[in-house]
Amino acid sequence: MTNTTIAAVHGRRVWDSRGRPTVEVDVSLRGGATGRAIAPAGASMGSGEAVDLRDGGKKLGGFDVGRAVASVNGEMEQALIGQDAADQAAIDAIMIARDGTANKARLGGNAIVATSMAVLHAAAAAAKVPLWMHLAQGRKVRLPLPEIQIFGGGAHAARRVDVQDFMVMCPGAASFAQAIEWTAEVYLAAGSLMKQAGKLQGVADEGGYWPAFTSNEEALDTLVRAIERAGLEPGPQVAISLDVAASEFGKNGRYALALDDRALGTDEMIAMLGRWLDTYPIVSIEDPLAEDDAAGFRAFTAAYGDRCQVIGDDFLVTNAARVAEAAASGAATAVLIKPNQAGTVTETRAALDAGRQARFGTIVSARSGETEDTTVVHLAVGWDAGQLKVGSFSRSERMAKWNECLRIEEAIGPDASFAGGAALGFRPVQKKVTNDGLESTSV
Ligand code: 2PG
Ligand code: MG
Repeated sequence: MTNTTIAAVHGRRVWDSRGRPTVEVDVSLRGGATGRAIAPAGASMGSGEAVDLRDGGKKLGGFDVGRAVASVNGEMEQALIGQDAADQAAIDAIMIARDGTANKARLGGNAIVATSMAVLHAAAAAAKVPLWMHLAQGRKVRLPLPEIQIFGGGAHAARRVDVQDFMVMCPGAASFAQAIEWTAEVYLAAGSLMKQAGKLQGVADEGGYWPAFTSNEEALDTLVRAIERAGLEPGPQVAISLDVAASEFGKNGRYALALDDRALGTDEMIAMLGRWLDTYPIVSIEDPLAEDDAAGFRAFTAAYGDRCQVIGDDFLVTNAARVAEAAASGAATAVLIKPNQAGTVTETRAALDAGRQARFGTIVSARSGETEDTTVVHLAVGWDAGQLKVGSFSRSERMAKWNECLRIEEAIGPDASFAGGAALGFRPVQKKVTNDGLESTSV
């Protein structure tokens, strides 16, 4: 028995930002330290994700988590009491083995991820340091480049526009705090442009303005104008980032664009995104093709991987093996890291390590269904991921995370380094002109 031996595990039902039930877990250790975490929930999900255990039936739309809470307070508590919280890999291995399924369906991905993260928090509390510092273990870490939504679309806005996230990133900012301030100016400016146009209709699931647009391009145009109206330079200072979330409207190489009332093939999708890259200052595109279109991912990365970061989300589902495969086949240049897609902290870390090994950009991300839980911020900083995506710039489940990151930046003090544009996962092709006037390219 040590200070970090688990003494109690307790699960309860709490509620997320969509008003749906979710699982919160408290872990207490023998030495008195405690840790708490809450499971988030996605709306646009990859088929390879760990799945949440929900009660089904009519009550609460089938979303209740009575069975998941029971698995925490029953089997998981029994299996974890007496184990060492400082050995996260062993704790996670026990839960994976107990669950016994490939997708965590039996005990529930929601129950497992909340417990895994609560154990991590308890271990940091026992070490008497903030979680990010516990994870950094003395290594120098950077504050992440934030990726912040301005308009929400896709599955987060009743499919009002096809693209799910219209976001900004501030590669020209000098610090995390400055990136946040610039984004605040852009968010305000976008709101006033929407108001002027008579299009201000509230916000979507992640706090971005409801996209009352007639085309995806109108959203992109408005975003550029918002950056300009904020007095910032589109591109060098504030760039655009998209999550197409193409699995939501694409399957078997056919992409049904709701707004344009037409279906595109993979090549046409790639050509459309290429036109957007030519027209707008876009530095990052997530899930440009559907999760079943690996060939499309390869073709897109070959064509544009030197002009923007190509992120796999539903495509890679925070899975180390998939990340390694994508790297080997040139199917992406970056990976989104979502703890509840993998299901445990250990598997999440393995996916991040696989990304790092491949020299991918790594973006720690929240989900569209969130709470006050700020674990992802600590993972992004402590693991030095370089980028962080937690939704828009309104609603407290989002602001809790940006604010936590500001606190960490302040705590690190003058030494704090900001990952900035260098964290983006693409390596522009360098054109070199040789003595005899011939051009050669290198990556
Ligand atoms: C995504 C996330 C966050 P969801 O697709 O990247 O924007 O959405 O949590 O619904 O999967
Ligand atoms: Mg996504």
